Amino acid sequence: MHCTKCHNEASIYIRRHNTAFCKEHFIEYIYGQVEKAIKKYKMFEKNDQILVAVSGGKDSLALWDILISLGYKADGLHIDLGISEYSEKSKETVKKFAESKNLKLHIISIKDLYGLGIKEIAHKNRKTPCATCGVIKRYIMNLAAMELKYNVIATGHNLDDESATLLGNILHWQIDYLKAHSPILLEDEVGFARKVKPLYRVSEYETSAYCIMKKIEYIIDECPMSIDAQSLKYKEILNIIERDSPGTKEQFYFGFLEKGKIYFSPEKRDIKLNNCKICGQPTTSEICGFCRQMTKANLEPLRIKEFVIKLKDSYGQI
Ligand code: Q46
Ligand code: ZN
Ligand code: ZN
Repeated sequence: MHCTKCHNEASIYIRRHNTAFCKEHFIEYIYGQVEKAIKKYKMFEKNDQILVAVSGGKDSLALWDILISLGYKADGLHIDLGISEYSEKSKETVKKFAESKNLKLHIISIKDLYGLGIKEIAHKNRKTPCATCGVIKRYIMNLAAMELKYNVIATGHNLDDESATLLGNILHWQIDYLKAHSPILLEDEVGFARKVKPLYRVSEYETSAYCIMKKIEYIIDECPMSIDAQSLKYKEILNIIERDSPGTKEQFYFGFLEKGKIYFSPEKRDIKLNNCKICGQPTTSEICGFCRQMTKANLEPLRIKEFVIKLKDSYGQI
């Protein structure tokens, strides 16, 4: 098989586009897909300060590398979830990447701050680890971005992630969750940093290939809490369909972005925000989800705020 661009020997075949690329043109293709996503949704410009949420997995590290390679100003934020060896390995992987490229990385460790990891906090809350983790990660990402003066948070959600969670939400008709599938959430004006997903046009297979070709070391293990995650089942189902009909995931998700716009266009949002009575962060209730969870687990919610403010003085950075 030959590269569609230069006719040299191909290194990768992208089935849904029926195209093959050599290493050089594959990397160029990935940059093109990400730039297209950034421009189409006006995610950010070259002078924006971007905070990339980096877990140590292939998607977030590929995203950080791509943004830097394209000339964007992007620093990293790693949240150490305190999930045994997995979190240790993840943190070391992210640190190694940041050091090798001389990039600025902020690290926030839940266990160092509260003495408990996500699993233990979830146990005290009587919630699933993933539900607890989701609230905590979203809160910390936003708080860190606002306090450290980043106006954009970029996450490594790829085409497989978005199509699988969209499928789950549609199967259960969770209309309220559909807005979260937009590649951009414009919330700057109400105390939230803008959240963007520049990899929404890129598949999981392509982010792994990118990391391999660029020699980026990433953590292969999935989070041990994800074993029962429903989204993994939806990914499997979509992969089965994709095998017979290449392009289905893309048609499904891109089709939603065109036809389902009414569910996420900013003017259709009807949210009233208050300041959380405990931490002051924006919330739709009196007390935000983070403070509610931490209080229920007998932990002091404000500890995180003090820590993030201290981060400004470069504690926790490389
Ligand atoms: S990190 Fe957190 Fe995921 Fe692990 S505990 Fe669940 S939500 S599976 S993206
Ligand atoms: Zn080529
Ligand atoms: Zn709060």
